[in-house]
Amino acid sequence: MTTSLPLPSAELISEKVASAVREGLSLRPRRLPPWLFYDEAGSRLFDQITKLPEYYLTRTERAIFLEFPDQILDCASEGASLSIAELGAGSADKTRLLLAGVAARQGAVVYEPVDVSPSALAAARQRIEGEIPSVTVAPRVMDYTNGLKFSPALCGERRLVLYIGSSIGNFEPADAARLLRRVRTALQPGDALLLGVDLVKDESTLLAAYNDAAGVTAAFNRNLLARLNRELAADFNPRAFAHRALWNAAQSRIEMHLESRVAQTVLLPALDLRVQFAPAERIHTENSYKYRPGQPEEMLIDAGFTPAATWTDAQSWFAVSLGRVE
Ligand code: AVI
Repeated sequence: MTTSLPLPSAELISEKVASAVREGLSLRPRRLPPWLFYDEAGSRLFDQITKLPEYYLTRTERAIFLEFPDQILDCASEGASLSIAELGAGSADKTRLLLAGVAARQGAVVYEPVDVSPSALAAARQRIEGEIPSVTVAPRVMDYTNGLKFSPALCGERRLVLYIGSSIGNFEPADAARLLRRVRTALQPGDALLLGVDLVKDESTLLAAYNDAAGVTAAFNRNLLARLNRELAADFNPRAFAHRALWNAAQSRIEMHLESRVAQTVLLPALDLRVQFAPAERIHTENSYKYRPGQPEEMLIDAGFTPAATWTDAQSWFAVSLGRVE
């Protein structure tokens, strides 16, 4: 295949990105994995999404942490001292609320954010240590979807792992179950997992959260194509793809797609791939599962945890469940 675009040099092409894109775009229907959203621009757009009026998830979970900090920490610690680990460094905005609570109780606390991105971890460390000096941040660069190992806990200290923000909802049910079991295996008796999940609610609220009026979610979805242009010298015209978010009631998930507005051919010379899109043909880019009440506890039990408590907001839109290792 010939191209006039300069190809990224072989060492700049991530094999993980290349194989995911090669595989996903060769499938019918075509798909791309949601982790591809999170390059630098995508992470910035996601941060903007969390502040949108329609995107109730972040503020609802934060409201739960604001309302029940003592109950959550009492339940996790049962009087012992705690260290906190978090899967995905995120913006650590909600985590700060819990860290401040633990620091106030114990005087000092170790916080281990786990993430694949060293830059996200460095940012989390700077932010947290700057704001709460009694927190020691011990970042761990790790792809927690492939394996998980924590440093040995101090004698008498319990570890509380946070997996919040509805991140679990972006995994297929079998993968989510596998991930939770992996977390369980990395923990000791007395440790606990705090799982934040989005609950099923009326369809219009769900759809609005992924179809915001300002078009930030559309930009987030299309940014994936800009990433492929940059990293794989692809020639996607992101504007030639429409953002689609729909509610799949049978699967209890919001789906995001990029829908080709016209018949078009896209070249990905770094993969020696040429993809033809029919008008209205879609690339499925994300599933965001929504759970019914009781389901987070079932997921915890299935992974080997003992559910200890669940906290929700006044509208029951979001749930935070604590599972303990007995
Ligand atoms: C990161 N994750 C929980 C978000 C979600 O709601 O599924 C990602 C997202 N996709 C579109 N908007 C936000």
